[in-house]
Amino acid sequence: MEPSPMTVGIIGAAFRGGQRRVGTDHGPHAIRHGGFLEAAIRALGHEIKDYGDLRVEDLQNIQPKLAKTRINNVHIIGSYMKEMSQRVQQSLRENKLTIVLGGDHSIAVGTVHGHATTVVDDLAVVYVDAHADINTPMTSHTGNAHGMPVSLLCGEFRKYIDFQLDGLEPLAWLEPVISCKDLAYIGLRDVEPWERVALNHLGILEYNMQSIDDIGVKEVIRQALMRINPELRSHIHLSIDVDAMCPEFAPSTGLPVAGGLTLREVIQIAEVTAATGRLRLIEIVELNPKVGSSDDVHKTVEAAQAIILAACGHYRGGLYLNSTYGVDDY
Ligand code: 6HN
Ligand code: MN
Ligand code: MN
Ligand code: MN
Repeated sequence: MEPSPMTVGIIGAAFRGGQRRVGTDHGPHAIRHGGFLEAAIRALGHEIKDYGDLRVEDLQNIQPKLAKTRINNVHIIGSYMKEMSQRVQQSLRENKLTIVLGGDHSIAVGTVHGHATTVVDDLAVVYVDAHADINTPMTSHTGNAHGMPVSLLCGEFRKYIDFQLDGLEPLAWLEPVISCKDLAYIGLRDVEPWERVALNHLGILEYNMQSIDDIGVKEVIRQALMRINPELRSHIHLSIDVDAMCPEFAPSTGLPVAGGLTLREVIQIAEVTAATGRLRLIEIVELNPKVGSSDDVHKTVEAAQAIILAACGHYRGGLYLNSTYGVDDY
């Protein structure tokens, strides 16, 4: 059984400025895996348009570093996310499905902004993560932007973010493009106290690991989509942080948390979402090929690829696409 052919855009988000470790900027290279990913997507019958990797060095007019800011590297993040948003908009215009290879999770600021800008209806965002990434610049203990994309993107938080006082001028262009009601979390199990308050107070839809254990992942994704996209009119943005998975499936990541989703559960999330016909963008973030052994990296890359292929309509009862063994070029 082959999926119906479509054009697929691929964007590499070679970025690490949203956290402190080196390596997530090598994520796109690792997941591309020397052309394997594209070959496997083509084997499904799709056509690919590759927009290359966006690297910080490619940016024009990065502003000077700010002396006082509540977001580390905000001078870089401001221009990177603006450019990422534009690349995403272009790919969404030109292709049925866009795949973004991260990069740390701060890239969601650019990808969700780009995606939401192109749609007429509300965008439905499915956020698969161990973490809620909903700190505001004011509540964050780390100053790391990968812990803040949700608050930066949701209108409900605007009154709590002071772009001038918090030294966020490079992000002044960023309009809040989604609402908390357009968002569903899957896989949460490491939520900070303040984040807990925000989730409860705003009534954000959330399927943490406990609800997944209670009702199962198939029911979770069905309910999530029904709640945020009842008539399946909206486009779906599927944001997958590899740390949503148990470290045994995705060890090469900066903040692994025990007790997560299995690879098969995330594959099912991607399959069910793709089957709606409304999935327009999938991003895989926080894969860090500099974390762990080469076996760890391999496992994590294979997991990322399997999830992407599921989003491309790969049918697990058919064609076996895994031939990554033997290519080692991280
Ligand atoms: N991620 N809550 C922590 C912080 O720094 O705000 C961790 C965020 C993790 C972000 O996994 O994408
Ligand atoms: Mn995340
Ligand atoms: Mn995470
Ligand atoms: Mn390999």
